[in-house]
Amino acid sequence: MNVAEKIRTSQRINFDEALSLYEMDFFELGELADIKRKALHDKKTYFNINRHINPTNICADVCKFCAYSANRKNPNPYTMSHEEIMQIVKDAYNRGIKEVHIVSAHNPDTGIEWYLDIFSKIKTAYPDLHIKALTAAEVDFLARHYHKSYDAILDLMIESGVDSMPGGGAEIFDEGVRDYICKGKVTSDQWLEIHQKWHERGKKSNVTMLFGHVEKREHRIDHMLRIRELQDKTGGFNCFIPLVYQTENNYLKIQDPITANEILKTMAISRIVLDNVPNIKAYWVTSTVNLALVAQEFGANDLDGTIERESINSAAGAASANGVNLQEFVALIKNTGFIPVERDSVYNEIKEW
Ligand code: V47
Repeated sequence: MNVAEKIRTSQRINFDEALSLYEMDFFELGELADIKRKALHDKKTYFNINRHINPTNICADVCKFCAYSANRKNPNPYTMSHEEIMQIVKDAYNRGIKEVHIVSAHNPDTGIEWYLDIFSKIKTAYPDLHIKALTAAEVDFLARHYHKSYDAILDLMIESGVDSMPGGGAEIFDEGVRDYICKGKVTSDQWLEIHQKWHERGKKSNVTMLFGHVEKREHRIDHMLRIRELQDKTGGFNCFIPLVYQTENNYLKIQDPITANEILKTMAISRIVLDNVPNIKAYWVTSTVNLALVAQEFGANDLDGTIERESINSAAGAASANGVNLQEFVALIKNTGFIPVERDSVYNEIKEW
């Protein structure tokens, strides 16, 4: 049986078969991914109304791809006070956001309370606001810096009001590539261990993959298969988010940016390989809104949200600094023939727009 037949008859594919999909006819691959998308979500495209906050850019780690942290290429360090963060949350809440997504750099000078107490303050003031916060890279940094176990940090997060974990910091799990692009940060095994422990607490999280830099196709497939393996054990991942590498203001010298064709193939392959992860997000911030709309035909069923403000990817060249207008966003999804469905942070449907 060839790989297309295996996919059409819902059989799981292995590493070599997944890799071979990059050589398949582009439109046949898109059709196969669309079959999987339709079976799960039909023509629905999910989004949420959220606000990203990145409270500090001072970082103890050095990732070559990062343009956000304060360094020689971005000599502009900042750390927000809790009062500033609360003002941002208040304004955004009054505009109707349902989720706040808080991730930072690894600031060694603030004290652990600065990282955690803000969640209790937000939860006390806005009990119905979903807090998605702290990547596994931040959890690992806090554990190392403040001599605590992962279990202790995760329990403190829950006590402080964190509802779910974002998927950041996964980058590429292959150890060789990881050493080259972000040596010293959370390892792949540690990243997966932290999410496993989070899932074992009955909590949900997302998982990203940073691609389009020095990694090869086989590293992407390896990354997806490590996710699939953990998801078989825990079922805790809501969503897979392939992040397209942004090329500006950082220390990775990439001459040939990845093509739209390769991005769409990777999205489609992820929809097929990750047969146990319910949602694939085309994160418009890194793919552009236009390509994210096309990705709806290549397996993606989620376009993230309105975001309002974003500092990590926009520092590296993405056009996301000021988010996207809700009415325009909804109109674009409709114009492409899909049904815009607002969801909450754990994928309960709120409203069809
Ligand atoms: O982990 C850093 C990435 C991530 C660059 O869970 C870059 O719902 C592209 O994880 N080019 C943070 N990417 C963002 C993130 C995220 C975003 C949206 C939704 C969710 C979710 C998670 O941004 C980092 C890193 O992999 N990143 N620099 C760059 N030059």
